Amino acid sequence: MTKLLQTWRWYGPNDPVSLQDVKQAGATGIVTALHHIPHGEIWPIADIQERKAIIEAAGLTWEVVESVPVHEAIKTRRPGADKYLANYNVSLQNLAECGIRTVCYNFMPVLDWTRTQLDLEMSDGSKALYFNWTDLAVFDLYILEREGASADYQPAILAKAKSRFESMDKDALDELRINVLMGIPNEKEIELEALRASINEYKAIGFDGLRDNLTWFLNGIAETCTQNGIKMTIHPDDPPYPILGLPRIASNKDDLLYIKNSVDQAFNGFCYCTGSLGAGMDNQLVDIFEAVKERIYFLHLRNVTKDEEGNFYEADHLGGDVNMYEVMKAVTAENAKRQSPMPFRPDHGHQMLDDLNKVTNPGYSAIGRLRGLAELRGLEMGITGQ
Ligand code: DNO
Repeated sequence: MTKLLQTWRWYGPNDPVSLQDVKQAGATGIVTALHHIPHGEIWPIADIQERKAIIEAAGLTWEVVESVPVHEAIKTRRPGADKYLANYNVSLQNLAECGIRTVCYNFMPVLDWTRTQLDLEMSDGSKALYFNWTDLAVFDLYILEREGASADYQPAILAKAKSRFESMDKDALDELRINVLMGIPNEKEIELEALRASINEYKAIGFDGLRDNLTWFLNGIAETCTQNGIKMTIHPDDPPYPILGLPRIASNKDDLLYIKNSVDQAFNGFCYCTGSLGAGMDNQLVDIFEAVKERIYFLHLRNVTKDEEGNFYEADHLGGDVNMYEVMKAVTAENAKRQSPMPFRPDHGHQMLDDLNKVTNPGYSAIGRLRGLAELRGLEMGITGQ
């Protein structure tokens, strides 16, 4: 039986976690992206080769691209989108030419993953990423001042948001703003004004319109992917709910099935992220895996603990609400049927031990992920005996 492929997200030469650290953690595959290339521009072969050479010189392999970002023009299908679609095709072709054929992307409007706090202290002193609806409402109502925002929250949350806002000073409000707008390390933070404009643009597009735009995008890359053996993996929405009035279309089993059926070809696959999907109150993780498993080409394994309001913090990989044992059983059974092993990475980790004294990328410090990877590979071995 083949083992899962152990990978690690590396942000490139500026990542405070080195490739040697990755080797010591025991991963063999690298997940990375060319973060220096602005969204929408072509990834030149020379840049891809250069990054690949750095990874290989360290004795590792570049297994997955996370992500080739989908430009907002494509997500909104505004005039000019065709050019970005053409560029995307060239980037994919260039990657395939360099032998890299698994690509992660998301179709979340404007913001990628969203948290309201990046350093929630756990009882053991480590720090975790946190999402809290009251804080999001404070951001939405009092910082972004989005029109009609109050209609999107429960009365209890609105009341709490009002009193929390009144207790916050300028620094606390600044920190909340920065956290919500942060998205991906190394990439530019979006401005409030731009966010307001985007929210209006997406209001006109809506849920169905965004679905149509994804279908248009997938059809537009289908030929390139099929001819070059590229597997696309859409990352689920994180959190898996509409936020700030923006539509979300990859949040639950129905969404994933819709995406699969909309362009029912092998290239059109999923990144199964247990943390993102696990934050959904009604999401049954094993059930979702079973529903689309033939199309899952990449795994993000991490855990979350939710409360009754739907707030959640990122838990230890084997702790939290996601039953990682059941997930791993399903994953290893599927992996046993594969020609080539499924890549997984320990997604996010607590900032802990020595990393507490360092500047790290939120969620991507070394030691917390090393712990996660060790636990997950042990779990796999416990299940499969290998
Ligand atoms: C967060 C990540 C996401 C993911 C993108 C994929 O840690 O899981 O940023 O990389 O959504 O496009």
